[in-house]
Amino acid sequence: MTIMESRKHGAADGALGGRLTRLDGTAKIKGEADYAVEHDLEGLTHAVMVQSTIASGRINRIDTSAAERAPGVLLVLTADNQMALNSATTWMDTPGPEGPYQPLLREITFSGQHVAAVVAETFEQATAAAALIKVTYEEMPAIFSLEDPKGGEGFPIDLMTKEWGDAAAALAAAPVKIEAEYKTPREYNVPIEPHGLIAKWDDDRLTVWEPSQWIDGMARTYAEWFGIAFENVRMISPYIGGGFGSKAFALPHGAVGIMAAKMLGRPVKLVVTRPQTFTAFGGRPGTRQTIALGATEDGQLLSIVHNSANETSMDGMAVEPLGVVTALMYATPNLSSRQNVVRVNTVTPGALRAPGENPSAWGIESAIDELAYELNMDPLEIRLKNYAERDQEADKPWSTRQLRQAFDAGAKTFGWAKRSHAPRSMRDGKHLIGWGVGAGTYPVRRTPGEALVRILADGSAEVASSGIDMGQGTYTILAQTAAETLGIPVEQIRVKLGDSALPRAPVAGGSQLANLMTGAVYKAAIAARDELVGLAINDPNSPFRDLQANTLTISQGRILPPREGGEGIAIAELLRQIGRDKIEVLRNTLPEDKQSKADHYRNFSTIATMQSPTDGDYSLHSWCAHFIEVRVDEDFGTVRVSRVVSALDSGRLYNPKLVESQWKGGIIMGIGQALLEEGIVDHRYARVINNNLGDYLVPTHADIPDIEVISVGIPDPHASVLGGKAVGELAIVGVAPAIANAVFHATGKRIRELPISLEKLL
Ligand code: MCN
Ligand code: MOS
Repeated sequence: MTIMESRKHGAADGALGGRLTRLDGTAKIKGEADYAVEHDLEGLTHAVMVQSTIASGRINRIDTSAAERAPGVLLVLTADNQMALNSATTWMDTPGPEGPYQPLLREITFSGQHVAAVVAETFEQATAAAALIKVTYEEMPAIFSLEDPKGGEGFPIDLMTKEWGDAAAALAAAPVKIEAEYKTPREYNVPIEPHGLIAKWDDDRLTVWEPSQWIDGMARTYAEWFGIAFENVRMISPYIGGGFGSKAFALPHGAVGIMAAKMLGRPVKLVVTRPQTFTAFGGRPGTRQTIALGATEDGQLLSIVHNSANETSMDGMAVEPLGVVTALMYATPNLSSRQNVVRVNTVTPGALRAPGENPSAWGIESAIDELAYELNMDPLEIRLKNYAERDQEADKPWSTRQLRQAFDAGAKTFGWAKRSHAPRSMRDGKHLIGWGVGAGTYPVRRTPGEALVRILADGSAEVASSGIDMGQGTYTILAQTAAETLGIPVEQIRVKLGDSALPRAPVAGGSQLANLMTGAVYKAAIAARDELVGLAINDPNSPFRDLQANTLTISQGRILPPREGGEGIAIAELLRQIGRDKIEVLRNTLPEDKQSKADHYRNFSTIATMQSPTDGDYSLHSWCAHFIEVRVDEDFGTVRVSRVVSALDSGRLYNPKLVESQWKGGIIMGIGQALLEEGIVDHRYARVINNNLGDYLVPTHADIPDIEVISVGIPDPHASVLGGKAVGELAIVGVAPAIANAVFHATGKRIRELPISLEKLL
């Protein structure tokens, strides 16, 4: 896929650090972008999923006869006639469960579990026939959510335990303490493009068009499920309508769609409906955390005791790391953080923008605010007083931590100094006004990833990688990196992404892709450029054959001699004169000493190959501080966010326009989480009932005020090849507690359970 050029760009815009507009933007807006399920293939059939209506039990009988007789129906799949697939390696690179993999089961462990699929000539026929399937169940009692006492305390996840000093004793002895419980409900990714795929078999070769955050990982799972070589799977995903963590892994409906295509010998399109997306994969699990803080009378932290739990499914394991921010944000001589996981009847929860960091910050950033009020201290002052100068858990220095600068810049721009401390002390007519602060952090993750750079005969260049762009800006920043490094105008760079036939890339998850792929492109481009200069100097047919090495420069697509030595020649002209049709270089993003590990996993850079942020001499993280104003209508309990100023440290920014957009997107999701988002579970049926965008509310433009974002980062050479840190998930961290803290300041009511809906304020 080639990018449509969106407009003419200034040279500075095209360089690294320039504000180049998204290269994929125009095609998306004009409807020219080819989304996965929009392909119209010869003989395409349509599949529709049927989901369980009970949350726990067994299918006694599934009557498909009426559906099979319905017009246009080609195949009805159930647990009884599905293909037996192989169990696939997990994303941590460990073997999958014993026995075959079956996407359709007779045993039911959550409401909305896939139980059947109907394939027909048209989507309408498949939908009509799906309604004719009759399932009779033997129902068992279900555990509806983390709120269900039947779920109990769950079981501990020892890997999550963090412990130093003697937190319990220090808390008991502390002169000032607070303790409270903080909760978050189930939350959902709800990308506007729902999940779906088109699968097509040609003998034992499989082509899948599917939106994906991780082409190689999903292609690998499909290869294993269907017992074919990885090379025989082609995953194509050039455009993705958002993912937010939900499109990284192969899902049961994908297995069903591919299986149906195999069994029918025809291509199959399967798209889950919006309500079905609420159980076809999991969003953020429900969480609860108890935090106790002990401090001196002048606000120095002495102890943090943190006990948390998240829900997981009956047969899957999802751990939402709730202690990650708790242990990083503030200096404390004593800390204990433990986490349990509780089994409930739900689909296995998944990843939603900043899994772990987001709810973790909700806890600690609310608790520190409570402590500030207990001490009658300014909430910003207490944060600065307990500033963590190093990573205490890893016992390593931060590579860079511009959090103090973020607090300073944010407070100054927001006007924090004008805040009056007491709750309910600021008012505008019938609106109570509240100002709150909340901080956040996100780690820098590193996984092997490759990019290919190709300088072509016409002097233009191509960048290729199976990495993806779901809107975050990969196409654009990779074009900028290649343009600047090669000395070729950005208009002459084509970036190809989202195709498993291209060099391997890791998951666009964990906010790592930008740093990894710009690193790989930079290395490949430097090497390609060196090769070009080498040829220019050494080739007997080159006009520069008599020159010394390293005296040539490349700019605007021309190779220039030293000083005022003339106009130089165009790259295309040089390649023609020396008889080369291209220069091609492949590079991996990891440093050379990590390459053997990378080679081992080259084909599938799994999450097991991801380096932790403390793997090395430093602790690598991005940081942020949000200053938020709310207006609360006293009569109705409605909360509006009226002003946001956030200052963030993501290191060096490759494209500030796109970074600002990413940060604002994260903040907007944080506002949704604080005020609107809640999967409401009907306790009787253990079912999420608000499973559409009319009932599961996400923010609209009218909910969002002007958001001001300020970059306080400095290039961080330890974090990545080009000095950037994490961007994509950072800004959603810390927003919800900043809003809850502002609501407390406005109203005097401390809301400890999200979302902050109006009934909680009345
Ligand atoms: N960037 C930059 N300079 C840096 C780092 C990043 O200019 N130093 C910019 C680039 O435009 C880059 C973007 O920020 O494309 C995000 O970079 P990064 O933080 O590395 O995140 P990833 O590319 O790995 O993207 C994944 C991340 C995650 S994990 C979620 S969840 C999320 C997010 O991105 N989902 C998104 N942002 C999203 N944005 C959109 N539009 N849609 C989603 O589904
Ligand atoms: Mo993002 S939740 O790590 O895909």
